Amino acid sequence: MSKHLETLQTLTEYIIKDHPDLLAVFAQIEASTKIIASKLRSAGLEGNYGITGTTNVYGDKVQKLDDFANSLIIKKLEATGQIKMVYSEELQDPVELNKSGKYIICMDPLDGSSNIDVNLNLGTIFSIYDAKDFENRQLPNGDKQICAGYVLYGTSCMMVMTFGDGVDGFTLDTELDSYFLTHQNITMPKSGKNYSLNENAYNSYAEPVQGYIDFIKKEGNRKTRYAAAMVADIHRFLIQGGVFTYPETKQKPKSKLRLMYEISPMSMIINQAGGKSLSFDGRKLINPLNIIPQEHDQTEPIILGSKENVDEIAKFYKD
Ligand code: P6P
Repeated sequence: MSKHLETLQTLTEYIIKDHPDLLAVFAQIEASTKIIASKLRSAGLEGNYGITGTTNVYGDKVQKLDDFANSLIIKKLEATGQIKMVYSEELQDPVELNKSGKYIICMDPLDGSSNIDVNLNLGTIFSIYDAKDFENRQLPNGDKQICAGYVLYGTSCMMVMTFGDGVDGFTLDTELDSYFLTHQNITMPKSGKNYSLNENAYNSYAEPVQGYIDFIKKEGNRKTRYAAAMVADIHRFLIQGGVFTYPETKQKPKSKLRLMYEISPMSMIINQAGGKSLSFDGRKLINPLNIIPQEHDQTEPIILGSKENVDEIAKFYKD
């Protein structure tokens, strides 16, 4: 191996060391994401561009690989025998896999799938919960996550995760077909000049967001970075600093992004890296990890990123 990989910890060694009971689950998440990464690389060659012609519960057009990724991950997780249920952004209702399963997985199997046909970044987002936290039909808030992670299908395939004790990142070596620990204890810069926000919706935003947009335009030294895949946008800010927000609008006060499939896992990761995450309940800013979901597919406004940038936006809600 010419890349000193023998000195790097593999994902398997990392899980064995501190989370051995999740070894089978992570082996299957790893296997799923390697296959998805391969399918994405060959989408143009295998006729996997385009949509299925159906829409999901949110009205998003379902891409062919959305269905593929969803079914693949569920099948792989079922093989562990450890997963009681899977909640997926692509499914109207959760799917039960094993009545005696110890864990429950919430996932966005392929986030940003509108980027497939234009060869841009996508992600897979997942949360692992203790099945006990889903008893009595009550859904748990994000603070109950045992683990939150994402895979970024970018120029390289990276898996980033937290178990509540810092954030670590693994890079896939496609020759050796293994993830290696390349980013230990990722710490988010306290601030950054980049921001992700769909400014075109300016007239639909309420005053706080309009006030923020006016402010940064007047200041004039920020850079818009919008990948149409939150995993890509947020990974950029995790490394370089900055802020991502998908706010409420006058027409959609609950905004678009899904609490259990996108906001809670990404918030846990960002908070663990020293960043900050806020949502808005219509009256005040709140910690999204405290929101007890009433529906598994509920959406919430979100601001998350470097602490100083998030606080800067929060000021406009207070004023
Ligand atoms: P819009 C992708 O569909 C997603 O859920 C997020 O990953 C992304 O940040 C957002 O929606 C993009 O939404 O409305 O700009 O297409």
